[in-house]
Amino acid sequence: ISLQMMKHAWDNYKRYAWGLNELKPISKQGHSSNLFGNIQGATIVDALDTLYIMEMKEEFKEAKEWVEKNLDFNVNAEISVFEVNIRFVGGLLSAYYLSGEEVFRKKAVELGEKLLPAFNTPTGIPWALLNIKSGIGRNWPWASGGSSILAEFGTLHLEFVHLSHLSGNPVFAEKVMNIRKVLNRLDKPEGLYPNYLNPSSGQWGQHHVSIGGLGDSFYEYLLKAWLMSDKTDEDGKKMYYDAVQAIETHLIRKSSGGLMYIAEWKGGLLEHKMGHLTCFAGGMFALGADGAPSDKTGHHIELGAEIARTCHESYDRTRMKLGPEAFRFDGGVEAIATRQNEKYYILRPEVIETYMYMWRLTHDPKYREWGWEAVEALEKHCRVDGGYSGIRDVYNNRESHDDVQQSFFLSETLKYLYLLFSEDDLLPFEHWVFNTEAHPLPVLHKDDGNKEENQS
Ligand code: DMJ
Repeated sequence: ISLQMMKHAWDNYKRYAWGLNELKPISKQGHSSNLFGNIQGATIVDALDTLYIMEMKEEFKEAKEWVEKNLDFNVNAEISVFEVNIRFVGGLLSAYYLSGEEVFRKKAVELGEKLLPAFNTPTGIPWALLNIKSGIGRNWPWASGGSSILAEFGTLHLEFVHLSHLSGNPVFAEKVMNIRKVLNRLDKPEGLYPNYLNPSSGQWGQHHVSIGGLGDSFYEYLLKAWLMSDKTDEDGKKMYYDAVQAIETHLIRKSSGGLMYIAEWKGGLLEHKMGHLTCFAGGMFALGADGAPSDKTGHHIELGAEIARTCHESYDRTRMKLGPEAFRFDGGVEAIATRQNEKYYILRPEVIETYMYMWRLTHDPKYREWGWEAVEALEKHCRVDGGYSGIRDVYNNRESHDDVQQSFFLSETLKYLYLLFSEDDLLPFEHWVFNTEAHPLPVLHKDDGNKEENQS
């Protein structure tokens, strides 16, 4: 089914928005998000590896031809360093490793070079936004005290290590290793990492801590950096397990109805809210179980299972059986959105992602059942004539569509569904780690002397 879903999403993108970043499936035209400046073709680059894995050969070929002829980084554009890295660099790297086609390697390295001026700050903590023509960077105007964002500068590591590996140029890996160093020098409140860090002073901004938006994939990349290094990156490993310890002590709570959740922390006070984005953590805890001290392995799997259950409840307690953007555990509710502006679902992958990890790591059939429920809900409420659309209120009887087919629906949501219903030997975890946009990157095995050997 996910293959047919991919075909519907892709065909409509192709028909109505070819070469543009995303599709508006209701108005049947292109959608441009300022996250990518005027770099074009986000959906194409994000979808390449999914097309490849699903063996949609014709579609992969036309996508590759578009990349060859049209993907152009010589544009005057202010882009989000994080978004361009996870979707474009990540998408190109995976396409290269899966297909071996040189064009993807070349474009990935070319784009990586364009991102380097973002690191020209006093500390080397990169800017959030960068003009890739002028090389001038800045931060989001809304970020506390001119800070860079943890989940943004902390989600470059995997891609940049691969850029050095594939280009022979150590500069990419040096930049992300320096981020680690800066973080390790800083005092952390209660062992937690605030979401805001000022790239000039090297000091934390507001003490907000989140495993959802603004924090999330920083933690994911610590664990995956260690896994991708064939378990040699001891620093990444230590930072990950120390962080999980602090998260358990200070953020993880159980509701009176028995649901485990991960709260947000604001200067020592808890906000009993969990984002859809936070639901990825179930999969992360389970993936990290193996590397935890042996008496804790079962415990980390259990954390993953509990978070998966809570996130499933957040879906099950809506009318449409699709989860809201954020749900709360206060004011007498559990796993339910209470504010109107938190009731939307924009085709996000995190819950299905966690089902996929839990399925692979436990083979408990309930994860496939829950995945199937999500498929049915997507088909019923999000599928429209012109593709797939997000929903404004998942508690309503009638769909109000937001008219955006997010590129991560093709790169992540549909890929994770496909993997959930595939055998474990498709992209096995011993050999691949998924970047935060679900782009698979190979584990760099200790005996990989050079890139030729790695390919073979
Ligand atoms: C994606 O771009 C990535 O999964 C990112 O880590 C978080 N946001 C979206 C999906 O929700």
